[in-house]
Amino acid sequence: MSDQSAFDVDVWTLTRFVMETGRQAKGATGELTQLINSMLTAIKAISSAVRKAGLAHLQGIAGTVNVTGDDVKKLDVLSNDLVVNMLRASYSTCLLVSEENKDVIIIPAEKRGKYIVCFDPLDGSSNIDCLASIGTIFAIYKRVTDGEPTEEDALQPGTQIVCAGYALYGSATLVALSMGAGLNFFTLDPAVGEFILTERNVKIKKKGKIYSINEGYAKYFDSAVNEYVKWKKYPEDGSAPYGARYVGSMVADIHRTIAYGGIFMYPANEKSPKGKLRLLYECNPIAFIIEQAGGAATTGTERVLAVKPEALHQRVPFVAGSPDDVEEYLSFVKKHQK
Ligand code: AMP
Ligand code: P6P
Repeated sequence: MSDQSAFDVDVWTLTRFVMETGRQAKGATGELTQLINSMLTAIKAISSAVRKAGLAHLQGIAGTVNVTGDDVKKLDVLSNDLVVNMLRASYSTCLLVSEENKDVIIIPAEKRGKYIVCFDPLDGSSNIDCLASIGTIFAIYKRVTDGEPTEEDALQPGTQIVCAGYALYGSATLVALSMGAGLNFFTLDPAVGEFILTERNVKIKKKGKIYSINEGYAKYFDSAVNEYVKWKKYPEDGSAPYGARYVGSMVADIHRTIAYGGIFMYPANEKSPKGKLRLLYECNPIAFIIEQAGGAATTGTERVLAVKPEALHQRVPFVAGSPDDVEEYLSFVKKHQK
């Protein structure tokens, strides 16, 4: 006789969680719930495509054809189409900003809602061919204009974020989500096709033992960064050196930093004076999530969420993680400012 008690008959799915928190939100109409659940459907479809990529030759360049002669879309193009189509059909958004689209995507008037979504549909796609973990990142804002939505609706500081999340397509598919009242992790159960609540009210360690940076740019880093990294390797206060970890996929590096503690760094360097990571759909959502877990996220000169965006695809230097580690890094920046 199989042990029926082992089957949870009252499971907390992400859909249920969002509906529950939505019902508790005073005066909520359900539009945000609708938006989040539409985003989740796109993420499930991306997860399925990512897992099949090797078999379906989805890793090929755009324009190739697969065994059945269909046009094969590159995974990141396919992921972008999935997110755009699901959000457009959710009747909850009016303007979208995607890493894949140079200009804003205006939703047709008859399908508009009050939300703006900035997203990177498949971040870390350079890692697809070596099967390293990749992710989807998004941030949701309320529009600030009336009438025709404009770029101004997208250029809001991260402090205005209503909801942010990421999906990690790793050894499991996980969604990290926050609506501003803490951070929760949900893991996809492929057998059911639902994201199940696996970690509630996630908090990052005050201080970690791992630093994460692409040291291949050491030649181009400023002295504050190089001196900080050296201190992590040769500490002079009797503490143990840190471990080094770097996947090269932001969502994977950030998820490990939240799970284990420590610091993730993509600072400016001589070749990229503003760093590489994009403010609207990588740094802001991740900074929001990290702060919800009790961590910190800085450009080196200011809180990431306080930056007033000036351009859709603007880059900012980005250092985030355990609060004590970020504070220690900033002490090196300060020392070198004098
Ligand atoms: P809505 O009317 O659904 O667009 O929601 C209005 C406001 O209620 C949102 O901006 C949120 O601040 C809050 N809210 C709505 N749905 C949720 C939810 N599922 N979880 C948490 N807060 C929510
Ligand atoms: P580098 C992936 O291409 C990405 O945008 C982020 O996911 C990742 O953190 C970063 O770039 C890696 O960049 O220069 O270290 O290869």
